[in-house]
Order: sequence, then C-alpha cells, then structure tokens
Amino acid sequence: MRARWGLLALVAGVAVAENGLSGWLRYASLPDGQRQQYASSLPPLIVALNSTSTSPVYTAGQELQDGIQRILGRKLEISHEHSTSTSSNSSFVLVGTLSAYNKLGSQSLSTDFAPDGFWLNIKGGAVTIVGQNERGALYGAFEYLSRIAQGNFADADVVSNPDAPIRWVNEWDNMDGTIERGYAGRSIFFANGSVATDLTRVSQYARLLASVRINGIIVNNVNANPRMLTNETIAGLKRIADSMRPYGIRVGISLNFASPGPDGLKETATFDPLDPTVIAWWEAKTNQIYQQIPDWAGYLVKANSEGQPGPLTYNRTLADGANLFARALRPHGGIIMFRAFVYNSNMNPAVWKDDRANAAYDFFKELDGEFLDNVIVQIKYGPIDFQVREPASPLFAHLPNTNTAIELQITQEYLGQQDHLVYIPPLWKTILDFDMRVGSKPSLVRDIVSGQRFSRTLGGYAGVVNVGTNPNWLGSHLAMSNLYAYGRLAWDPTGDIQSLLQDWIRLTFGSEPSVVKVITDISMASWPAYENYTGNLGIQTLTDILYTHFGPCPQCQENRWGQWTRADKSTIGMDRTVSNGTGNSGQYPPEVAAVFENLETTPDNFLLWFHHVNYTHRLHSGKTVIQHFYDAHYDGAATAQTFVPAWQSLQGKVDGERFDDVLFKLRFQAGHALVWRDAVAGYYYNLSGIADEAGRVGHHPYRIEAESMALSGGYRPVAVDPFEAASNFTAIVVGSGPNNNGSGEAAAVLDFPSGTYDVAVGYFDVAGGRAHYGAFLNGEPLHEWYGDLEDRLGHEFSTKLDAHSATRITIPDVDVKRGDVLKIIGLADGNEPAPLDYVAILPKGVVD
Ligand code: GCW
Repeated sequence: MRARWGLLALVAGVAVAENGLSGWLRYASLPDGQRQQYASSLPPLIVALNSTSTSPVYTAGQELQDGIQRILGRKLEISHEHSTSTSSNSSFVLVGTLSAYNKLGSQSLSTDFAPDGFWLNIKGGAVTIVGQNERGALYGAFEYLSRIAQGNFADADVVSNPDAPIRWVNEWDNMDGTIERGYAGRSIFFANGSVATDLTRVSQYARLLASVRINGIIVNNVNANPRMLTNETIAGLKRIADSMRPYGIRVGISLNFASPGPDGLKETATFDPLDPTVIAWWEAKTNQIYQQIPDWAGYLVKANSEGQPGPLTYNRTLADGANLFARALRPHGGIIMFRAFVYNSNMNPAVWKDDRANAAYDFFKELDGEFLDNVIVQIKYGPIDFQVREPASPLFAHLPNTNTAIELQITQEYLGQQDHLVYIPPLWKTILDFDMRVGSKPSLVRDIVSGQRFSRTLGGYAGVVNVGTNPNWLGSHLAMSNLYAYGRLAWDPTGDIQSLLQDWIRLTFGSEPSVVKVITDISMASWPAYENYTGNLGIQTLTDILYTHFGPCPQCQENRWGQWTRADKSTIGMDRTVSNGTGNSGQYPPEVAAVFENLETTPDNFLLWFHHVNYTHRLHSGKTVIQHFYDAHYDGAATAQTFVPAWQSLQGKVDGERFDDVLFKLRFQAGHALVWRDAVAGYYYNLSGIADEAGRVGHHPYRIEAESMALSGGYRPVAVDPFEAASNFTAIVVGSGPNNNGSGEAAAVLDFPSGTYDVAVGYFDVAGGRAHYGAFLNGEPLHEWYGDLEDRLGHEFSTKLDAHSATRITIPDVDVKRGDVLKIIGLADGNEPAPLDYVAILPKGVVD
C-alpha cells in the first residue's frame, strides 16, 4: 500500500485516478524487483541538446525525466548543454538531433535517416537517442520509455524510419463544440463557435499522438464552417498550434470550399477556383495564417460531396479545386489533402447499373497527373464508406502520377461507436496488404500510399479519430488500442498487429500475463465477431444508414445513398460484374478484376459485394448464403458473450475504475450483439422464408414475450417498427407523450424445471428519459435498474423503439421453482415509456 501511495505522490499534477487520461503513457511504476537494478545502472543526467522550451527535443528531455521517475522511481537531472564533465556517452542519457549530435565532435553519425527517423542506442544504462530532426528525437525518447515501461531493459541499437511522411489524424469537430461521429463527449478544440479557451487537453492529446509518431492533425470537421477562417479563429488556431508544437504535431484545418463567397464570409462575389479575386483571397488568407503559424500543416478539403460546395459548381475540375489551395500553400511548404470521397448522394436504387462504389474512380482517374506536387488525394480505404469489410478502393491503383493517402477510421462510426469492442487493425491490414497488381507487378496498397510503388515523395495516412472531453479520450478504454495501433502502423504498416496490441496492453494495463492474454484474446476476436453479427459475405454493416449508424436495419440500405444490398425474397447482393452488373470489378487492374468478376474465384467474404445470388447459392465453404448468415450471426453473438466472463476473470488485476467501465460496456455489447443477431437473422428469415437448418432463428424456447405476460397498470402492446427490432415484432409500453410518468406491470408464471437460471430482460433504452424498472420473483425484489444508458454510453441514441435502443440486461443466478411468478414493474419517464420486449429464463450456458 505504501508503495502505491508513493507512486501517487510522484505523479502529482497528472490526474491520479485511473480514468484513462494518460492512455498508454501511464508509466506505471514497475515492481521493485524489476526496476531497482536497472534504475541504479542509469547515469544521473539527461542531456537534451540545443533545445528551446517549445522544441520537441526539450519535450523529449522532460518526458525522459518524468517517465524514468515514474517507471523506475529515480529522478535524473536535465542539462541542455553538453559540457566536458559530461563528455563520455556512458555518463548520461543523451537526446538530440543528428546535426546537434554531430557537432559534439566526439563521433559523427552517418546513418541512413529519413525525416522523422531516429537512432536509439542502449548500452546498459547509457542511452543515446538521435533524431533526423527534432521530432525524430522525441520519437526515439518515447520508444525508449515504451521499452522500459514494458520491463524491457535489453541493450539495443536500432534505426527506425517512417514508411510514409504523412501520418495525420483528422478530427471531425464542429465550432459549436459538437463532434460529428464522436462518441466521447464534446470537443477539446472548440466551444461556442470559437477555439476553446482552455487547451490543456489539446497538449495532452498532442503528447499521446507524438508517442505513436503522428506528425499532423486537422482539427475540424470536413463538413467545414467558413468561420474557421475569420481573424478570431486564426488567432485561436495559433494557440492550438502553440500547444501541439512541443510534440512535433503540425496543425491544419478543413476548409469549406465556398468560404470567401456569398454563402461564406461574403468577401468575394463567387467561389469559382479560377476567379482572380478568389485566388487572391485564398493566397492572402493562407499568407495570414503562415504569418502567425509558420509551421502550419495545410488544408483538408471535402468538395462536392454530401452537400458540400466544390469546383464542380463552376464546371471546374476537382483538380482545379485542389490546385487553388496548392498554389496558395506551396510557397510555405504546406500540403493540401483533397478527399476522393466524392459521389452522388442522390442515387436511384431502381437503376441496376448504378453504383456508388464506382464514384471515386469515376471522378478521379482522369485527373491523374493534374494535381500539383503538394496535393495528396486522400482515399477512404474502401469504395463505399468505412464498412465492416470492403475491398480496397480501386482508385489506389489508378493514380501513379498523384500523391495519395489512405483514410482510415479510428472512430467506430459503423463499428459499434465505441460501445462494442472492435480492434480494427485486422480490418486495416486486409486493405494495406492488398495487392492491386498494377501492371502485373506487386502493388500493395501500403506501398502505393507510402509513395514507394509509384516513386512519389509524398503520401501516407489520415485517421479519423474524434477524441472528446471524456477523460479516456475515445469514450472507451479498450478502443484506445485502435489509436495506438493506427499511429504505429502509419509508421510501419508491416508491424504485427497482435504485437502492437500487446505493447499497448502492457503500457495501458500492465504486464501481468493473464491481463495481457485476456485483452489480447478478446481484442483479436472482436472484429471477426462484429463482422459476423453485423454484416458478413461483403454485404456491408447492415446498420441504419439513415439514422444513427449504430444498430441493425438491413432494409435501410435500399435508399438514395447508394449502399444497396438488393435483397429481395430470393436473392441478395450487388452485381458489380462487368458482364452483367455495375462494372465495378472492372475498375481493378486486370489480374484482380478477373478474380472479382468470376463468382467462382471471388472469396466468400466478398461474395455479396460483387455478386447478386440466390440465398441458396453455395459458398466455397459448402454452406448456402442464407445458412451462412444464420450461422455467422449466431457465432458472432456467441463470441461476444464470452468477452464478459473473460474480462471478469481480471477482477483485482485491473484497477476498479477501469475494470468496471469496461465490464459495463462488454455487458452492453453482449446484449446488443444478440439484438443484431436476432434482427438480421430474423429479417432475412422473414424475407426469404428459408428456415435455419439448426432451428434457432425465430425460435426462442427460453423467452417469454412481454406482450404475452399478464399486463396491468398502463402497459399495452405496441408493434415495433422496424419489426425485426423486437422479439415477435412486439413490445409493451406505458402511456405516451413527453410528460409520461405512468407505470405498469407485466407478470408471468414460470413453467420451467426448478433450478438456478440467469434471467435476461430485453427492453429498449431510448434518449429523452430514464425509465425505472424493477424485477420481482414471487413479490421479492430481484433487481432494479434505470433506462439510463444515455448517461453511461457514448453511441448515438435513438428516440424510438428500434434496434438502436434495443438492449438487454442479465440478472445472474436466480433460483426458480416451477410455478414462481416473475413480475416486472416499469415506471415511464418522459420520452421513455418503460418499454419491455421479453424476459428469458436461461439455464446456465444457454444464450437465447
Ligand atoms: O459516412 C459519412 C459520415 C459523415 C461524414 C462523411 C465523410 C463528416 O456518415 O458523417 O461526414 O462520411 O466522411 O465526409
């Protein structure tokens, strides 16, 4: 206990609660036995060469001092000069840039360095960290600290260079402080229309980003507000840049293409990119920014997409639009990231050959070679939109004369919104390692975006992150592995995703073997499980793309947004073949196109992405499409159930605060995975009429439907829309209206053999009320709870009874005798009419 209090005292000034604020930079004290010997071998001094207080080298010195003290319990002094008394490398921990190091004279290092690269040499206690630039020096310091924090004291002599120069994050923060697709509270950058006054969290964020070698950030939503360019905002952006500069993070913004014009700041009569007044405006604005922020990163632009303005309005090309900004930025060394996410968002599902997946290629292929050298075309990983599985965007193969970057999503918009555990790197790897076979030569996506394949000097990674004011950044402790791994993969996309995960686990939760094993197991199982219960065989995430993007709604795909599944009563899938469909398979280079064109050679996991088939079509696995759907949904949901006991086995090995937070989410996920399973399997069963060979779909032997219980008080049955969101399509609710405070009771006599059961209750937790529930057995209270998930979870909430609000809780270990009476009392609250779907009386080990 004393040791623990000692640690807390040391970290005064940093939040001491285990609330996730320090993320993987927690630097927990190592066990005494492990640290003492190494700590005593360290020299007394850190030398940070030639550094001013805003330089990353200075930061590196501070980080080393702080990290070593916290991890090893020994405080080293920092010197910013290399004096004769410290002339031998073995007498200090040295950090500096290559040029500063070589000026020391004692030795000259000639290593093959790329910008931001570093050399780390550890010999016993002597540590030398040399960066190609200041940023590299900081990265080397973080690398050293990561090693010792994981108890790795081995000697090392490594040079590490980035695979790609652009390793950026994109935040989708709005100036009013909300965040598009953010699930962790409000913006750390903006509030009430301005840059936030207190930027403490911004510099803490910069620290996390730098530790995984991210070097740039776009701080506002791609659906951008013209007011990002007012003098007041620019002054605020200067403050943001000042707080991120010590960590080597360059700052940029998303632009609204129409900013100068009549719908924007009203300073020009048009926003035509070829109009001289518009060109002059952007130049002046850009000069103004660089005057205040000399290391400004540049701009990100979403143009002519989803209602955003762009050059097409004036019949100018997208390249004309990008080059407008490129010219303004070029004299200052700035970069323009121009998004390839351009498509017609008003498509007609009745047109068989229309295909949103064709859009990026259609818009950009012809423009190859027309973009200036400081333009990077930023391409979402797949042709649609961050789905649970997509083939790599064919556009990667067609811009040999253009810089490109891949856009990945760390924020889990279509992947459970941080309330489902999904470790995403396995999905990213399917894209990064995909071989486009351009010109029949190896053409991995990762080598295209790094610039290597087409000999481009610029390119790399953009990750949509959307951190918020929640102390744990993303709204989920476990989701932070995605941000960590994103940075590490952008640096080295060949990295082993399980090892990266385990580095993150040890840094975040400690090195206790069972902790590392359990979090590894559930994380590695999470994406396959999520794909299984949300959208398999390449059908996309079957979520409600018209509303929250959270829960299931298979039929919601068939609308103007062009994410069609073309499911009818006997067939399903998009025919993207050249021979009979949208021609999308022909957008890939010939060797790849041939694989996707042919039903036989298309991998099962992309079958429905490329082909329209009968539900009875047999996969390579031998199963029919429909049976695969049923099995996958049952398997995936069953896997999600196992996360709960796996995590529970860590009780006492993870601090209480984070243990409870994670457990709450995993329990929610287990319940919501069943909602997904039942909704998707039930929907296709209803549509196709084809029974599940295993007899599960539509059969719930352990459930008692709420509508068939004895109802009293205010409870009455309602048909739920969409039907598949409720067991037997029906729920019960109390009263209605915004001031609803009615109550009701639902009771059932339990006709099950006497024994110990888990009692599950399926209900709906909607936004706008906190209904109160009580469960009673023979009048004795079993459990009470509130419909208050909106206070505890971060996903987008629904105001209706649907598959987003559908959820369930489990009351474990209830002793039941045949003939007992189970009663649920529901008290409505405002918009939440205490909706109940079913109760399930589950023998141990049964999931129904
Ligand atoms: O999929 C859509 C998201 C939008 C997002 C858009 C984009 C920022 O639902 O919220 O807008 O993608 O990437 O531009």
